[in-house]
Amino acid sequence: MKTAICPGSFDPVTLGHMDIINRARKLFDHTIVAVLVNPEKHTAFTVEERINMLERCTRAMDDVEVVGFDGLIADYARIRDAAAIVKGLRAMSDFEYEFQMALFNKKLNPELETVYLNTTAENMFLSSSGIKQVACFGGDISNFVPECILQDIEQRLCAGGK
Ligand code: COD
Repeated sequence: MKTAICPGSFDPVTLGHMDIINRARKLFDHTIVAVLVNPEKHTAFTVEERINMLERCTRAMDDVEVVGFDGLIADYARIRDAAAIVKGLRAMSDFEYEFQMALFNKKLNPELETVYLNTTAENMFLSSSGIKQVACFGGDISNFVPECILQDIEQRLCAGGK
């Protein structure tokens, strides 16, 4: 069985993330969505909230597991016997960062491959931080995040809720 890991902060999960998760599922038997637990990084949602939102978004997907992870992804991949990390690429700026990460990860775990999936034209501008900003100023984010978590985000981030 080939396992992939889709790691990220997912603060919150976006339609761009969901597209990458869905496409990873077509390539691998089992997909682990690994949510970074980093107490030093300020996030709008706690790790429990981010995991909960992802679990709701992937509820119908039997081949997807959502976990929190702490530490190096290369170590976690070894523990889970994962063949690859799957990541999304939006632009050259993503590539420079991801390229360095992939080289670190290859040194740390030579068995582990990094697979990049290009974003789609509809999703290429989407980022969790951009969406949080739109939501904070009361803008409509319904085209950017899965419907099942729209209310959670609006209630948390829209001034006074909606
Ligand atoms: N379209 C396509 N892909 C997208 C989109 C979009 N619109 N938005 C985001 N993505 C992709 C990103 O490129 C990324 O691959 C993934 O989705 C997750 O994105 P984010 O923003 O939620 O998560 P990041 O980038 O903050 O996550 C960083 C990691 C947690 C993956 C990274 O920090 C990590 O692996 N940390 C563990 C420590 C480690 O092992 N470091 C490596 C050695 S230095």
